[in-house]
Amino acid sequence: MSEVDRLVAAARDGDARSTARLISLVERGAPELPEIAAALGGDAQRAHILGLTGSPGVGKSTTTNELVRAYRQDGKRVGVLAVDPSSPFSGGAILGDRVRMQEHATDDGVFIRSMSSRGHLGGLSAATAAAVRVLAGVGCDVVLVETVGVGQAEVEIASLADTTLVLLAPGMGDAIQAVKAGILEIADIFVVNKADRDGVDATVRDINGMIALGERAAGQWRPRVVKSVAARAEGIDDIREAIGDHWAYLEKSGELRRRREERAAAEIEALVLGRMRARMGTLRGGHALSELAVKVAAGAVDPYAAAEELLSDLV
Ligand SMILES: Nc1nc2c(ncn2[C@@H]2O[C@H](COP(=O)(O)OP(=O)(O)OP(=O)(O)O)[C@@H](O)[C@H]2O)c(=O)[nH]1
Ligand SMILES: [Mg+2]
Repeated sequence: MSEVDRLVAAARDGDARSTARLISLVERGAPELPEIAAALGGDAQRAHILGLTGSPGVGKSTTTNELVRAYRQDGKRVGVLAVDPSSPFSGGAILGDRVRMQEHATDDGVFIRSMSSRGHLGGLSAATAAAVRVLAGVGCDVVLVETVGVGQAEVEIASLADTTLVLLAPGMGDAIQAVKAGILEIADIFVVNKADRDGVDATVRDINGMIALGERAAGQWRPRVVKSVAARAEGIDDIREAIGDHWAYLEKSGELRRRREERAAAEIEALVLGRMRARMGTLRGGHALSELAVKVAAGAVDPYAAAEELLSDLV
């Protein structure tokens, strides 16, 4: 049995260290990557991937922790990736998440991992996608991806998810922020957390107003709005119900297959382009591009002819 097969088998038996090792290998683009993908096989596609996103401190980790508890009560295996696109290091806020999720630390049905923007081949979202596939492939039924901050990285990472939850809190101007950051388009479920605070109903009204403005085809999912007080475990059942409804919609409408095929296409394309770029870097001792560039700059060849020449050498 190869080392990779051994790791995958141990990880499937619930050995967290083997899972961690596999994730480390895929996130830094180790040479074993194709072998790992083959060992994980079709299982890598079978989890329900949940994305949780929202401003710092809105309650993502607290909510994640409660969702993990609920899924564990149903006997599901759960993976959690806490992704911080703003931080070059794992630590800080994410360390706090670790503490917050301590109650699951000794449960071998739960795997928790932090990821930051440092040192990933192809960027954080590619590394996150690879880590999600490992978790699904070793037997997680549900994978929760928590991303902090409001911005493009978060939108990108959320696009890995089958179901995206956007968390907001009352009175933070979050509803407006969400529109600006393009969050509205990615949210399948809005969770207005900290509903123990003033202004919840106004925030819910704002979001519903924005949803009403959006255009949807007949039968298309209309984003759900749910209130919660994650710190007191209130509203978690409502969140789960919304998640379940969205999953049912995804399956019934064919949207699940469509989204996954779209992601797969993007991934294959990225792999092919990456390989072509690598091969281009080795053509004629690594000088193919610069030699052509000299000719184009001197007016001896036009850029289109140069590109055709390079392409014909690559394929
Ligand atoms: N009042 C109130 N506080 C809450 C609620 N949910 C979470 N909190 C508190 O809000 C703080 C931040 O919660 P986290 O779950 O760490 O928030 P987060 O979104 O994961 O934060 P980052 O990962 O740092 O962006 C903690 O002190 C929580 O106890 C809630 O429903 N009501
Ligand atoms: Mg957090």
